[in-house]
Amino acid sequence: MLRKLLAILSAFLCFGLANQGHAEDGYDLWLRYQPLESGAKARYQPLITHLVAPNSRPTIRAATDELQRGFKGMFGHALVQRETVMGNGSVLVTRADSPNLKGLDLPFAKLGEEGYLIRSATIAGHRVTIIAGNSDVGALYGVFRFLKLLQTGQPIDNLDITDAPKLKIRVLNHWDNLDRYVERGYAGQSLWDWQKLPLYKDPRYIDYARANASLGINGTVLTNVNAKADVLQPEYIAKVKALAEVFRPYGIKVYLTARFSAPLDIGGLKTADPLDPAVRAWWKARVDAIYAEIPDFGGFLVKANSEGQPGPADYHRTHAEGANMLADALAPHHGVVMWRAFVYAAENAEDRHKQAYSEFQPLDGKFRDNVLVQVKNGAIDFQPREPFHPLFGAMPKTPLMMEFQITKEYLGFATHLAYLGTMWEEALQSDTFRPARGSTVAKGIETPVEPGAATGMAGVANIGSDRNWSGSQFDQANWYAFGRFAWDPDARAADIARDWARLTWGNDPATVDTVVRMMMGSREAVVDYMTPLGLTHQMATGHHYGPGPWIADLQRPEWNPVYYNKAAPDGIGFDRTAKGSDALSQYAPQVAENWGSLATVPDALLLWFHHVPWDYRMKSGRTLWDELVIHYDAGVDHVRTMQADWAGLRGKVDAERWAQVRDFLSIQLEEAIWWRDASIAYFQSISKRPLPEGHKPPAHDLEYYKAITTPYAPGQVH
Ligand code: BDP
Repeated sequence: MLRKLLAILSAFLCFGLANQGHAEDGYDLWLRYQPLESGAKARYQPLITHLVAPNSRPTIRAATDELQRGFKGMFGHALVQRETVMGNGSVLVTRADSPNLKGLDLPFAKLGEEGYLIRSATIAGHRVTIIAGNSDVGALYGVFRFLKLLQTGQPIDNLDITDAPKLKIRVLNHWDNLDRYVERGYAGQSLWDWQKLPLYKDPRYIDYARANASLGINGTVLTNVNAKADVLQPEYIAKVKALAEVFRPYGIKVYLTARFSAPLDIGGLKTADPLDPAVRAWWKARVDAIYAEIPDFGGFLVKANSEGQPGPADYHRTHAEGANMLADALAPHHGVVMWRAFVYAAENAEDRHKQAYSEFQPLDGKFRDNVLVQVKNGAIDFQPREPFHPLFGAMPKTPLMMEFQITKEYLGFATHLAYLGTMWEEALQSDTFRPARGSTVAKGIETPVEPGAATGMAGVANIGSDRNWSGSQFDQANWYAFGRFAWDPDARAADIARDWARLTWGNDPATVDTVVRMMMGSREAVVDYMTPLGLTHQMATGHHYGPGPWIADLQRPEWNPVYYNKAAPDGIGFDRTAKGSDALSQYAPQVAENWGSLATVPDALLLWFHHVPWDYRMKSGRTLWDELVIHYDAGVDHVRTMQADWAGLRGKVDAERWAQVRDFLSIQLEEAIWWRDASIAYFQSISKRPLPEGHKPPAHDLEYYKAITTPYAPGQVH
């Protein structure tokens, strides 16, 4: 009897608890549309009484569906919808050419193709809110902005907002294989369920499109840069077409990776030489066939002659000759080629930092108009910190697009909390001192080579089949931030973090401040416990999980961490001055001078450009060795601070997401300590210096850390 009573009581308690606050698992991302508090509702309601929109157009329908979803969530009910203005509180979602807007002098001229305005206005004596663009997609973007105003409690009675993207191509790169394995993916399988397409379209594809459209992302490359030609076969194009149809109303184009050897792999040709007429004809026919199915197909992303991928160099042709061949096939359909500059060659003894520049810079001006050269933010490989890539600013006649890595291959996978907004702002605001198209990296990519020329930004996606999309709650912020920077490369990481925090965790000011504080320091913490003071690529082999600063046995020199740290009895760091590899000469003279001198190089890049003695006096007055140890510890300490911050939010945010973040921070702390201890153990075996006072020795000896292997770490190249 007592047992029965207890069971009933505990069932009641569980039920009660589950209903305390909304159970959330992160699926809704930043589009949660939680019920508004009654004060906000009362303020907003008279200004939002019904909806006016031409719903027969698919993109406008997507926009009004979203508004209705938002209203239902925030106000508890949907709005009545009409085609003409009904009275005060009409919300118009429309295009510049709408008869409803006749006679209003609205600034459509400055909105471009995809921009929008949100304006409080009077039409036929009624107070209304206009959300409109020159295209339907502009209106859709405006709707997401309007919903954000409501979600974050902004006033909406006197709106006069205009906004337009600064880049044309804002695209995710999915490194997704056709078997649904995601290279460098830490969030489950690929979203693309190729086997069930085209007949079954997972409803999740729509939510993916909504999330992207809410940020203005207007393209998605569905397949891995380490490409398979099969995706170009008709049976796959039918599947790609199905995805394109889902995404189209949301303004999202699909792109594919093109394997350069496709004419050999699936075309039955004997060569893939880009100057061979049969090869050119094969690509042209293949491209025509794709456009016959998908008239707004975006084009190709290509990784060529890099890490084993085939390319034009196999036929002694240049990257420009390879890219132009594909560009010629795509041009009649207005498609583009995004040709990656991430190249380095096994046989090439040149500092890896220099190789992409050496190969691409001389090709400036040799690419067709519909080719963009896609350049990673740094010259090595998405490291926790890199100086900006020397190609930025150095190819004034070529559209260069930025490639960021959203998935955290080198920053602790999905389990470490690391907000990448600060890293991207740092890269984008770097001054190249090459003013041809604006001096900062951001201005360089924003400014078209000539009016109307292509511009763009790509982000290697962190999205997978996990319920929370990104593998962790906080990694959603990196998807969000990428979209915001692609829209405006001059945006600020702190503003973006604040917006994301409010949308994702609610508007309570103390909660928002805490979340933003955690985010803003988080990337620097990873730099500190993994690769402080300009060290780079100290990750273990292949999967890049955990520390491996001692690794020296890989076939190619530049795959070994020792190649990058150059730790030796005389000191540590990679000399890239004129006395060393002279990579600095690839930058503008002011940059080379600044980073080339020990007096002016920032501590954060010291060991990237200089080899310095262990006892070198830092600006702090401490020795380099002491400073290094202090940085490792600062990184670990920051994780502890984040844990304390997060503990303070218990009960202030929903329990399920809170608990997951708490547990992931525990993983992060354990791994940060592993990184710190293993790195110090190794470098101390060379520096032979004692640890500075108050800093604990590693928990184990070096052999212990060397013996750790993690062969099943996720995300490896398959
Ligand atoms: C490296 C990754 C590898 C990618 C490569 C690339 O380890 O998986 O294929 O970049 O960008 O960071 O092509």
